[in-house]
Amino acid sequence: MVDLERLERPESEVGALDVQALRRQFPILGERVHGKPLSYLDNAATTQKPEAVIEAVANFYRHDNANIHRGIHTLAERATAAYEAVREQVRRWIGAPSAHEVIFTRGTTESINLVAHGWAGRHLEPGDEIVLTVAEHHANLVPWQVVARRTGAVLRHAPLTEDGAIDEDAVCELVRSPRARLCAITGASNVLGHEPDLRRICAEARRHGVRTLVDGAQWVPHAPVDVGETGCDWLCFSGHKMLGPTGVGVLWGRRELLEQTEPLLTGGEMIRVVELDRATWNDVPWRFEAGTMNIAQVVGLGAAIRTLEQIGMARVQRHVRAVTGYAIERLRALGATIYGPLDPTRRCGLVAFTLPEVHPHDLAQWLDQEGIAIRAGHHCAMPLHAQLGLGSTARASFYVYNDEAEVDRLVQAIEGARAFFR
Ligand code: C6P
Repeated sequence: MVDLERLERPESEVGALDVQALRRQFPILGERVHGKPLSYLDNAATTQKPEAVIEAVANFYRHDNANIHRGIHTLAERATAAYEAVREQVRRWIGAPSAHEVIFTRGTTESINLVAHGWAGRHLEPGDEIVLTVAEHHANLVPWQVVARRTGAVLRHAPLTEDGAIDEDAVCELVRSPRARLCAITGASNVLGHEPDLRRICAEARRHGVRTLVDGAQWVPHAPVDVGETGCDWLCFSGHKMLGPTGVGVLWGRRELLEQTEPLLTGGEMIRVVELDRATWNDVPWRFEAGTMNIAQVVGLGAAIRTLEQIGMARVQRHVRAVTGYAIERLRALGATIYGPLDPTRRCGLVAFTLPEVHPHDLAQWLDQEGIAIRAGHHCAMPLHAQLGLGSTARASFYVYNDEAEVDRLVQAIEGARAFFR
């Protein structure tokens, strides 16, 4: 098992992370790709999993596996207790007032859809305005397009600033509109990396009676998060981008809003009483967790949160920002165009860039041959790429187990690609 206490260096270096010690806890990082050591720089797509998470999932199946909330036997009780304990863990981790406000979903996409269809689809009226930004991931665009079509609501998109950040002034201006009802905004763009000032935006929205949803897919894994301090009404995030398993995510929402929300899925376990022609719903949050959930994955998410807590989210943020800042510096020196604000303290751990000589897809393929995994494409943000006048970008994204040496390796490999494609 990981002794995470030992990952921290002595007093003189308080706050620094022993990346090499941490890396040993991620078995996949020892893999070789095309005969080269793996540098995994595609963490914004999904992160790798430490032994603690892999073991938590495997041990659940080895020792505790049963369906939850149903059985009276010992395994069923153990499985239910393990699953519900993670709900409380999530509550504490995001500073939510009650575990009843924490809903397990498949991920950010499902969490946003639950609010869009279950709440907004029932509460918005023709002419009401939904405030978004041009930088949103498709997961925070398409559900609102569908809801707008269904309700007659209107979409309003805040633009970018000159320096390629989300225009926070414009978001605040849009939420001041008398018809604005809901603002759904990313906590960190998966292309620009920009972390907009959520406190300011949520406070402004609240002053004008506008509800706020934060797409936390790229934000929650990178920052200490407290929903009370942020002031949002809903927070959505995915376990797989923060060391946890795929297939599990979270929707946090204020209790009174969840009480007004219709479930997306109906069926077993989400009901109180079922007759042949009608049914009543279970309490929040269980009314939103129909059927057999991803129980082992929820348990794995608990292990991921434990790992991040042991490292400390302030340390995660500091480390990832340092590596990201270094990457921005080195890529700029190389002549790459970087998208989003250049100041690493305004961003999460990713850098989208283009090079004059090499197409992003060619670059990603070249780097793969060198054992370096990055992502190339529109990153599920087609409207943002259209705004930038691009079809695709290359994106390197970092997490706790990456370091500056991997950035050096990336830069060196890019130099090789440029020489080849020039
Ligand atoms: N972005 C990326 O490579 P899911 O797939 O539901 O876990 O997360 C969706 C999602 C929502 N919002 C943002 C800001 C995101 O970045 C993502 C996922 C991945 O950028 C896969 S497209």
